[in-house]
Amino acid sequence: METVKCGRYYISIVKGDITGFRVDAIVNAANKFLRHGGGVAGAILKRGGPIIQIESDKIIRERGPLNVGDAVYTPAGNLEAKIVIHTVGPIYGEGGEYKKIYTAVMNSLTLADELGMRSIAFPAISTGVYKVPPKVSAEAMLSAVIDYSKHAINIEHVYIVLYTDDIYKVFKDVFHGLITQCL
Ligand code: AR6
Repeated sequence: METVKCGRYYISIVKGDITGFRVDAIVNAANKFLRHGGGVAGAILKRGGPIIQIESDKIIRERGPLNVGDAVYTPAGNLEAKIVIHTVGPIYGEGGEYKKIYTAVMNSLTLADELGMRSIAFPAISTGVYKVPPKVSAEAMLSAVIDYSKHAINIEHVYIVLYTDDIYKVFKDVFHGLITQCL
């Protein structure tokens, strides 16, 4: 784990399973329909319980499918978190992947901050089923986390939780390249 003070909060790059994380808000890499099947979404649902899918279905019934970059929240069920923030990343090849991931992270941070969350954990958005190269996701995610650190009100700590060694290494390397923006 690596932790750096950046603007108004701490940023940590961590290797691990996000579903075991004790933070106020866990972010899910969702699809537009909030059908939490595989990947990190499946793991969150399995450990958090059916309430997460039930509340997600309610959101879709009320407002229809989400757009890429949107962020909404549900309770966290049995997870050790207060809420799950569901954000939709792009599918590789659809275009504008960097900007869409940047927006998804910005919207998630803004929502968490508005809800008074003090800590938040993100997985590597779009790097699994959606096949975006980890370097693109890392550059977009970490730029958004660094940019938002200048405006944060309630958030004190942002964790980026990487599941595999390869993706952990990519995120660490990209973070080292961007860290000067924190000073
Ligand atoms: N903790 C942290 N990271 C994880 C975990 C975990 N427990 N499990 C997987 N990852 P993905 P996407 C990593 O596929 O690419 C789903 O079916 C994984 O190694 O979960 O945005 C949704 O419902 C990868 O690096 O999300 C959508 O339909 C990262 O999480 C679609 O996949 C993201 O992989 C979204 O695809």
